[in-house]
Amino acid sequence: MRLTRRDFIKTAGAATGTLAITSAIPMPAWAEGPAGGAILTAGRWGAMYVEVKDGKIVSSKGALPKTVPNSLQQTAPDQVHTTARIKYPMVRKSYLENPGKADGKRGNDPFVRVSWDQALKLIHEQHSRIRSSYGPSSIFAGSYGWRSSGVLHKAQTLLQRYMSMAGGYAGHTGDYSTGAAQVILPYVLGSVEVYEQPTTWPMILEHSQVVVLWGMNPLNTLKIAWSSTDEQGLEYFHLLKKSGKSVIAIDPMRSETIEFFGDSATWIAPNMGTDVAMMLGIAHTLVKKGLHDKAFLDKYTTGYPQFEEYLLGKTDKVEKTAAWAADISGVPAEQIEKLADIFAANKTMLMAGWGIQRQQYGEQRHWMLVTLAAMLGQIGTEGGGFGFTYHYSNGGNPTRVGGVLPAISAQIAGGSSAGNDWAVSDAVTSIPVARIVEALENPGGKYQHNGKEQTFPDIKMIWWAGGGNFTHHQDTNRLIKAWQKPELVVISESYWTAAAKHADIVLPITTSFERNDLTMTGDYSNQHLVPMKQAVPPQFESRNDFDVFADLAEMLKAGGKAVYTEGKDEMGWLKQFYDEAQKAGRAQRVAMPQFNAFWQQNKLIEMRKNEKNEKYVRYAEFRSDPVMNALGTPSGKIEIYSKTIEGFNYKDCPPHATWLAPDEWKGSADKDQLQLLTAHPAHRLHSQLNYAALRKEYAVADREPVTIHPEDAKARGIADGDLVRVWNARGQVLVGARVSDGIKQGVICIHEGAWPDIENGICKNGGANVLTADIPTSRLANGCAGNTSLVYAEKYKGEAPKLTAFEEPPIVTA
Ligand SMILES: Nc1nc2c(c(=O)[nH]1)N[C@H]1C(S)=C(S)[C@@H](COP(=O)(O)OP(=O)(O)OC[C@H]3O[C@@H](n4cnc5c(=O)[nH]c(N)nc54)[C@H](O)[C@@H]3O)O[C@H]1N2
Ligand SMILES: Nc1nc2c(c(=O)[nH]1)N[C@H]1C(S)=C(S)[C@@H](COP(=O)(O)OP(=O)(O)OC[C@H]3O[C@@H](n4cnc5c(=O)[nH]c(N)nc54)[C@H](O)[C@@H]3O)O[C@H]1N2
Ligand SMILES: [Mo]
Repeated sequence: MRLTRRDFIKTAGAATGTLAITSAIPMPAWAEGPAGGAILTAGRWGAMYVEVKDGKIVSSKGALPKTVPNSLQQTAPDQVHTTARIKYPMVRKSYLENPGKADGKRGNDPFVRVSWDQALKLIHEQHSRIRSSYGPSSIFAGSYGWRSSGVLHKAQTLLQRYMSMAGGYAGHTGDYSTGAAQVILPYVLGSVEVYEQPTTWPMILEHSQVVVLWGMNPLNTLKIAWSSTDEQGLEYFHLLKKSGKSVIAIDPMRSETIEFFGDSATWIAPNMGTDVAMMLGIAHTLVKKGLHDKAFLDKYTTGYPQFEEYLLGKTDKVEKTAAWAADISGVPAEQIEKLADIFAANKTMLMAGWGIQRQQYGEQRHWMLVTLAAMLGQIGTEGGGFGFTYHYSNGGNPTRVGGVLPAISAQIAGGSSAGNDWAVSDAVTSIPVARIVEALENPGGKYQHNGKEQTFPDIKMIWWAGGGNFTHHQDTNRLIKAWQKPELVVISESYWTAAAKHADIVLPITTSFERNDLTMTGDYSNQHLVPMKQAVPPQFESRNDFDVFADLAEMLKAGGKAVYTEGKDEMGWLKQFYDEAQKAGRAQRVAMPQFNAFWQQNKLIEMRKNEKNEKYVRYAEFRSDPVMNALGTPSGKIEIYSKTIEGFNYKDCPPHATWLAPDEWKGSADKDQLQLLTAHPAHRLHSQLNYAALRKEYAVADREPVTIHPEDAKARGIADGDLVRVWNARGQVLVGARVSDGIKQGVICIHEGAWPDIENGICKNGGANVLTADIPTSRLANGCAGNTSLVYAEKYKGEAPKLTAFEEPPIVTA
């Protein structure tokens, strides 16, 4: 299965054919000036109007009406004009003097400004040398990350398109988001589930009685979507709050969402990483009280009897009682028993986020949730069952009908079947995305993945475009060491991120406000089609990823640029994408003007509602006829026990949902250690926007905040607002204390995404991943386990070092 991340949306068709653009192309928005008012564009955080004065963006705001504000929409001026921008192409000084050498100086060497010609020539020469010496698998272009919205300016796709033309590359599989769940759930449900449209919100609002938010913080995470948010998810959570339905939130932290619900939600705070134990306690209570739905289990599932033996302690002599679960999770047994009663007595929707599976043994979490939902017997009913995307990209907002934009692909149209004998290769090998450092450390090493033995490639060149791997990957100090090994590291970026500062060659790239593009909103709804109009000219010497790779394609072979671009410029591509969406849209009776008129209008297009889609109930068809509508599992049923997984014989991923104590958790902690939660930030998208003025909203003592319980703070002499040193054997960071009873005692939270800024061995900007362990979730999925770490904390007593995260590195003349 080649599931390309969130690109599951059925597009109107892949980009095809070479099409010379002859029609009059309208003037770019920025050339017309803001006379007609603000310019419409979009980011991950939604459709936005930007206001331009004297060639500068002075303000931005959301273009859709909303009840819950979205702080990220005000950041366009900072995104374009921050001093953290990379202005010119740069080469590391020693690399320029002695190209192709891994000299151990990455991150510790000044940069030299070069011309674009010089930079591209150097890349071309070194890329060619490495490719001919070591082959395509030595070139890592997996380049994971949340590049900007848009169907044309897709940084990693454009990189891979170029690398495909050059003869292939090493890519990645999976993602950091749902690394564990997306690999285990196909064995359980026959679907990745974590990127599927769940039962719609109208059905929930009408039929659910109890809504459970299991490790889920939609108030933060619904500020964005993979395409661009349609902003409906938060409206629905607002309606849920107003509905008076019973909402139960299970989270070690009193998240923004729990604050939002206030008195209308019950907050239950387990120890981190103990959800499976808690769910087992609920499941045990159901069995003890005879509340589990035996008829459902018989008809729709397989393997329940084996699971029940484990639940009742027949296989391991440990009965998974509520009291047993209370001991592990820190949630009182009576509360666990009460949850069982409530779930069984009501139409209950178990919604879950993904932070619970970004942990060691993360595979078990969603498997256990599905098992619990199966025992409740409400899967496939209106308003009951489970859903894993209500916190993400507006899952549950009914799918619209109309046009859907296609997008540029990593393959050139036609491929070999069209007589195109280059530009047809793909990733020649792939690594699980979160195993990049292990691959660098252990070239040629064998490892287990999802039932197979695989081999790490010997990576000699890395090109990252559109991802922030120095913030997103675990154990930063280990990464920095491994990062010295390749012979060439290229980073395409708009900002001086830590990854850029650790590169050999750095290319300045436009932000989405400096180019034209198109996007849909709402990954599940496809609610709007939005023109992303250029607002200002490219800043300094920044260029579009598309143009950079087109030039490099020409250097591969004369005529390469025409192959890469398929003979189309930016507006030519956009017209083609729009025309395809328009054709489908019109067939669905959506009024879509001709492209030029659409582009001039500066308006988004809303797709049409569809009654059937409004009433979608996930697994309703399976429930109505499990034979005709069998699941894609070997048994066609929900697999509570998987024979396939049994066959893999992995101790770290047993054949039914199982409580496995992590290496680092409360139960293994000494008296001073705390569990580290690295939740997703409210006012950033990961590392994106860390430099923005919005940072003042959350920074404490000008550092990334650490949320710490009053008792834990008191024991360490830490007061609110203090500088705090947090450390373990892997590293240390400086953070600012936010003392709050809104977190479970024994857990502290440093949100992921602050830019690493390491000096004298301490990260001055509180980069959470300096502390986290770079371990796989298990051999099954090899997912990211960034939420499984123990740390120490103390009041920081030294002189506070100057924050340099958002400054340029030293730049010298050659
Ligand atoms: N400890 C811990 N670690 C985590 C997580 C966690 O929960 N805990 N979460 C994980 C998850 S789920 C994810 S998805 C990852 C996120 O990791 P990433 O997706 O890598 O994080 P971003 O900060 O969004 O990085 C995107 C980068 O792309 C750049 N960019 C934007 N637009 C363009 C463009 O048009 N062209 C180019 N060339 N560059 C562009 C931005 O400037 C930014 O540096 O982090 C993971 N890491
Ligand atoms: N504003 C904003 N929105 C985002 C992102 C962002 O960076 N900023 N990132 C986007 C991306 S790429 C993704 S993948 C999604 C991430 O979506 P999620 O993975 O769901 O987000 P997290 O914040 O990691 O976790 C959600 C909640 O789970 C809780 N949690 C963590 N560990 C445990 C645990 O062991 N048990 C329990 N019960 N709860 C736990 C956290 O405290 C948090 O409140 O969000 C997306 N949306
Ligand atoms: Mo993610």
